Amino acid sequence: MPRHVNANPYAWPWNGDLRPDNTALIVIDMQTDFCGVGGYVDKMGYDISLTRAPIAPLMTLMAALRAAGYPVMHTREGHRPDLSDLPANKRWRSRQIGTDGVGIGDAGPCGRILVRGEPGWEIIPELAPWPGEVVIDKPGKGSFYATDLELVLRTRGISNLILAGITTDVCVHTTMRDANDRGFECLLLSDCTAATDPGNHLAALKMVTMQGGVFGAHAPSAAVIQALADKA
Ligand code: C5J
Repeated sequence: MPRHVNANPYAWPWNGDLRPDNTALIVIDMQTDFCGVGGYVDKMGYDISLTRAPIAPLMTLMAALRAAGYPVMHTREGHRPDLSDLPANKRWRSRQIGTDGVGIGDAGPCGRILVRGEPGWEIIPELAPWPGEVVIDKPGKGSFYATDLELVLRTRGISNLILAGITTDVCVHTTMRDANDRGFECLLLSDCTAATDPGNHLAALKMVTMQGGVFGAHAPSAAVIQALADKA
């Protein structure tokens, strides 16, 4: 019997083949730098209540998926301490916003911004990976670029990706588009993602629904939890 999530614009996944063996949750960049006090997003002057909104629904969803045996994976955006993997234009642009020209690689209230090993770069404690869960360190916005994520997914036989985390319009969307091009079947969770601008979040959701689901589909996390409870 097929199992579907009630999603927009189609019941997801397309083939109804939703199982712990072929489906993973990827939680993108739930790091202090993106949703914590004194982190990068806070420093840029954005409202972190927006990027913190996914925390509570994610805690519920992660518990439900783990209990049902679905793999949970995590990503962290960050750079080597010597910044040898930080493009100069990315660093320059990050210094243009905020009050004092402090950007990626520079010292902030939570340590050096988006530098691996610094407090701000850590995943927030509420959503900390469980021992043995895959954690992907990525230097870019997408989760596939310069990482072994695709190899890990293919090795485990994963074809369906449930995407959560921050930000909807940047790292989540880039990952979704890259995953879609690689043939993965993607579901973006509308309440477990967020952007630094509410309009961008809504626009990112709308983009997914064009052309019959041009990159996949989106749904609230409750629809996933309902699908887990449905009799297959
Ligand atoms: C950004 C991300 N927005 N995780 N990173 O710079 O979306």
